[in-house]
Amino acid sequence: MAIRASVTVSLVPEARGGPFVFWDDLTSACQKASALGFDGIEVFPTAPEDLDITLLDKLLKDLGLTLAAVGTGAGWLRRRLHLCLPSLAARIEARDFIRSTIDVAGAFGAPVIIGSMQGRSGEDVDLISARGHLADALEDLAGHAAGYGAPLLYEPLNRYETNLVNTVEQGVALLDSLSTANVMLLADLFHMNIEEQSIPAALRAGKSKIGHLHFVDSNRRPAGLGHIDYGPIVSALEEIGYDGFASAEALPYPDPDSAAATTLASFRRLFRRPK
Ligand code: LER
Ligand code: MN
Repeated sequence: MAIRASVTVSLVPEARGGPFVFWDDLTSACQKASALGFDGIEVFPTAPEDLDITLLDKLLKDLGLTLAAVGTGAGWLRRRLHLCLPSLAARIEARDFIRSTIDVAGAFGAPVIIGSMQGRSGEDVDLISARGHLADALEDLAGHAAGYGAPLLYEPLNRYETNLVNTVEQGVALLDSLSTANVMLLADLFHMNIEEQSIPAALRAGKSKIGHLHFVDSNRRPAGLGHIDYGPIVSALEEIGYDGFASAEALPYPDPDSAAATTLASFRRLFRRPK
C-alpha cells in the first residue's frame, strides 16, 4: 500500500497555539480534509468520552476518510497526567486515560499516540525509574491495543518536551527492551529536525519500527514552508517500505485552510511523483 496523507484536528481549547491544522469542529475538518483529497484524519480529543463516535463514524463513512490516529496529549494539557508521575494512583489515572482512548480508537481500527503523556523524570522520579514506568505502561497498553488489532504509537520528542527518549535510536532501544512487539514509533519530523544527526539515516535505522509520521517542516509550519530537505527523507521512507500515514501535525500557518492545502500540495509533489 502507498503512503497516505492525513491531517490533524484539535478539539482541545487548551491546545490553542499548538501544531494542529484544523480546530474545534470535527465535521468541518473532515469535510475540508475530504474535499482537498486527504485519505485520513488524526483527531486530538479533550478526552475519550468526549469524542462523538457516532458522528465520527458517519463522517468517516460518508466522506471516505480513515481515522489515521488518535492523540492523548489532552490528558497532560487538561489534567496534568503523565506516565511517570511520582504517585502510583496518578500513573494509573494516566494509563486509564490512554486505555480508554484505545477503546475509542480501537473500534475504528486506529492506533493511539503516546506523545506528551509519556512524561519525564523530575525531582521525585529519577531517569531510570521514569523509563521503567514508561516501559511498564507501554507493555500494558500495547497489549490492550493488540485486542483491537492496532499498534500503540510511541513518539520520541525533542529535549524541551521530554528527557526519556529523544531520538529514533533511543526509541528502538526502548521497543527492543519490551516483550511486546505491538509498539511502533511515531517519527515526527519537527522533533527529528532538532534531535537527529540525519533524519533519513534515523528513519533507515528505525526500519520496520516506524509506524506513523508527523509530516511537518523544521519550524513546525506545513511541509514546504521551512528548511527540511524532503527528497532524502522520502527516499528513506520508500527504502524501508513505510506504508503508513504522512500526517500533517503542523501549525495552522498562515491559516488552517492554507496550511492543509500547502501540506497536500507538498505531499503530492514528494510522494506521488512519477517514478
Ligand atoms: C505530539 O504529536 C507532539 O509532537 C508533541 O510535540 C506534543 O505536541
Ligand atoms: Mn508529533
